[in-house]
Amino acid sequence: MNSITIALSKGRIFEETTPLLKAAGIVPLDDPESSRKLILDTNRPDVRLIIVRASDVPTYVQYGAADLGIAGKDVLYEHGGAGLYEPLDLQIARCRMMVAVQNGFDYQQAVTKGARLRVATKYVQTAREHFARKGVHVDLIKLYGSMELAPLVGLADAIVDLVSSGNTLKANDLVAVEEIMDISSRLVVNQAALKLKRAQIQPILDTFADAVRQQA
Ligand code: PRT
Ligand code: MG
Repeated sequence: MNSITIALSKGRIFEETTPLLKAAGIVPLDDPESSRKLILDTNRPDVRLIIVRASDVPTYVQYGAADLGIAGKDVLYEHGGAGLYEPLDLQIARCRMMVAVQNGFDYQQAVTKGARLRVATKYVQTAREHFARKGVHVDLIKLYGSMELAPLVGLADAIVDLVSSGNTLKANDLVAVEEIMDISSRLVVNQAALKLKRAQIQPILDTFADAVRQQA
């Protein structure tokens, strides 16, 4: 029998995916938070999970090292989606991609004046397209985390980051000034694997789709 490999990241995506996997009859035999294993066996001998960085999920699926993966739309947008089939919005790990500035910085005025803005972000591709669409000139500064710090120390006028509760912005004297897109996590499938292993993959897609509908 073909074996199926599913790539996902630990933390919120793993936690919110566990019930969907369970609905599909897939139960991991280890907990990635306590185990250091990167390959997790499941109750099904033909299904294993691999634990990778959230932003690496599309890469594993693109090259067929994983047949399926679960990744945020933020990550998929930056990756570009080559080689990936995206059949399902799982409606998990929801948040919003926002532009934020330090309290007191007049973003609208800067935009209206046509000022050139310095924007720090992990999401360079998404940010570039957003500001190009608005006709705002930006210098993008690539960061790998803790974007909230950038406006506070004069690295940038604005950041592009994910916001869910808003607590992180608040704690750092920042305010959201613009929404770029709603984010949720998507199931992605390697296009070749879908053809070759459809008999095993399709039932997983179907049960995930049912589980999402039931949670809605
Ligand atoms: O942590 P690591 O660098 O390994 O990767 P990652 O941050 O991409 O992974 P992880 O597990 O933190 O996030 C995985 C996915 O969860 C992301 O790709 C998003 O699609 C989704 N998600 C949902 C979020 C959030 N909500 C979220 N709030 N990802 C990150 N955040 C961060 C945000 O960047 C900010 O620093 O949480 C902070 C804001 O949260 P609030 O509640 O204070 O607003
Ligand atoms: Mg994180």
